[in-house]
Amino acid sequence: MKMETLQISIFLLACSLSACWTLPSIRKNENDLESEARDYLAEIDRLTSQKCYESTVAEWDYATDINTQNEKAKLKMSLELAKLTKEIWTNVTITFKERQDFKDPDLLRKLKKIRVLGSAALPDDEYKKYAQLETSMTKHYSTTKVCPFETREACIYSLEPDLTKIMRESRYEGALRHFWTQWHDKSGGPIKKSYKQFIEISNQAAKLNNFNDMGELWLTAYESETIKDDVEQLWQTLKPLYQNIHAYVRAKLRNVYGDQFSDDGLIPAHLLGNMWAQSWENIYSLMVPYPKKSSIDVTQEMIKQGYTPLKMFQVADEFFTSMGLIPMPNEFWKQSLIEKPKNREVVCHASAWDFCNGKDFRIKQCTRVTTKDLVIVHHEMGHIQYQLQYKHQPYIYREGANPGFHEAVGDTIALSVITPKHLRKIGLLDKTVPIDDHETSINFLFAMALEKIAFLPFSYLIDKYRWDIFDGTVDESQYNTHWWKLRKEYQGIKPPSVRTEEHFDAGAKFHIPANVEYLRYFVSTVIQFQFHRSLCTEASQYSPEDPAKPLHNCDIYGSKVAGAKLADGLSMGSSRKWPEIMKVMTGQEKMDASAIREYFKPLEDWLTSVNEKMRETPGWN
Ligand code: X8Z
Ligand code: ZN
Repeated sequence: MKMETLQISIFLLACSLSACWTLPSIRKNENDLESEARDYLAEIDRLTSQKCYESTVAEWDYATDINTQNEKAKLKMSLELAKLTKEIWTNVTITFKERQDFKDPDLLRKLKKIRVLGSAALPDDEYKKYAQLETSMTKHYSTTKVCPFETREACIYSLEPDLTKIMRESRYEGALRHFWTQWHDKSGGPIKKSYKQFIEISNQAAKLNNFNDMGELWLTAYESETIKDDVEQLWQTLKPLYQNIHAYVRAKLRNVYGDQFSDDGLIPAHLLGNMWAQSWENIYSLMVPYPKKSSIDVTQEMIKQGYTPLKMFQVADEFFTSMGLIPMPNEFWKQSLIEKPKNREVVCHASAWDFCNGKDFRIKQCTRVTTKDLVIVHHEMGHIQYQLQYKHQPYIYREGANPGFHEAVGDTIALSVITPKHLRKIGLLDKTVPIDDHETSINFLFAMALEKIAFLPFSYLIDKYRWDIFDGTVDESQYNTHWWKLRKEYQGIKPPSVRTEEHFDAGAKFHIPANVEYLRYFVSTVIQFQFHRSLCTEASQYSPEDPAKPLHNCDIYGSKVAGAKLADGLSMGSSRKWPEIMKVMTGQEKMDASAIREYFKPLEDWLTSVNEKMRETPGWN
């Protein structure tokens, strides 16, 4: 029987611009504060989920129809959510401050998570400024238009689809240089001042959370004291492979655009098939290792077969369900936005949305019928699959085990989808062409390396850059200089036109104005191969002892056991530290590069010998 207890009711009435809510009272039961805390957290779960739903609806409305009214509504809801979060935080930290004697590890984990408040810690006015800056920078990025090349037509070229297509398909150096420069000048430059203010307010928020700066706060999501060193270590292990592919690509590009190269060993950033030179699969056709063998660029075949964005989403959904995973719900098919609307401005950058009510999940993507977009569709659907798997968890655990896990799910699936074996299965590669020979494998691995290995230094340097800005190593006077210093050092690339501190080229990449942490993509690129190796083993599609079943050939389509293993990990959300969840999914507790190295081993050997034959020395000055 419970003892008679002293109960103090604290009613908290919190209000935002127009809405009010009553926070549940904490009954201070001195004898069983632990169970009171548990009850309280369960109560606020409903309240937060509801507010999260309302704010996500407003955000969605804005991102799919950029106009002033939607912008105002989104800001209002974002303020309300921040305010509610802060009230809860205050309530929890005051009431349970001294309760480190709590025994329940789950309760302690929840309280620990609640204590990191993030930007909501800011005073109302400052939070408003913070949210406005983020919105206005993203709006600028999403609505930037640039002028055509060598004509006097109107300046109406947008990033998606126009510039993306030009960077992907054009081989005309002058045009590439023109559009590269226009985009960087017009999207990045004008937000430089706002970005500086944004950094200042971000750091103010970090300090209110007892961190030195926002870079430090971001890293807490990885729950590891050694995360920076671990990532550096991974990069050092993978750098030789990157330098090998860099050298081969440089040699081939020199044959096409000779006069653009000097003896510094750097590659001009506009020649790599992508606005940010972040992944290079679009220039595959300029340097196919074995041109007579088949390739995985199935864009033309998709177009020929009348693929539509909807068909691409159905193909992806079919893969997930073949493994016994959760199908995309009805709301998803009804409410997602999968093509760029013609009549209004939208935030085209692809994203996957959890509306916090366990029912509504949507993707927003300006999908084009290309191989690359087929991969992105799987990437985005991986996010939704994760959200569906953990939807039963309390609000505070409805997130990835760490941010890299969330990015890795769809990519792990896509590693199977994109194998020649699977593309043939779904009728996108000719059944009569052989695919099991060494040369076809090299073609395939080379295309994959242009996507995955080329991406490694980029995905690392974006946050290295921001860590240096957040902690004050670099100030506004060096924003652009530092960006190009890192681009040279890590990627071995250089800008195609003169850059000064008038410019802000980092701002020309979505995640900078939109304030999305980027280390997640580096982590994802490494761990998705660990996931792949484990699921392939589970599906009996790979064995290290069997040369007929190499890791890069594995397709886990239809494997219910692999699906179950994946679901086991995903359904935990962030309720445990990620090493524990990784153990469930892979048997390993650490990130490690052995799976990605093993996957690319045949290519690494091939590149080493070809570079030697060409006398192309990896590296740059
Ligand atoms: O931003 C994305 C996704 C949404 S999470 C489309 N990606 C990064 C990028 O585009 O820079 C996926 C790969 C890297
Ligand atoms: Zn993503």
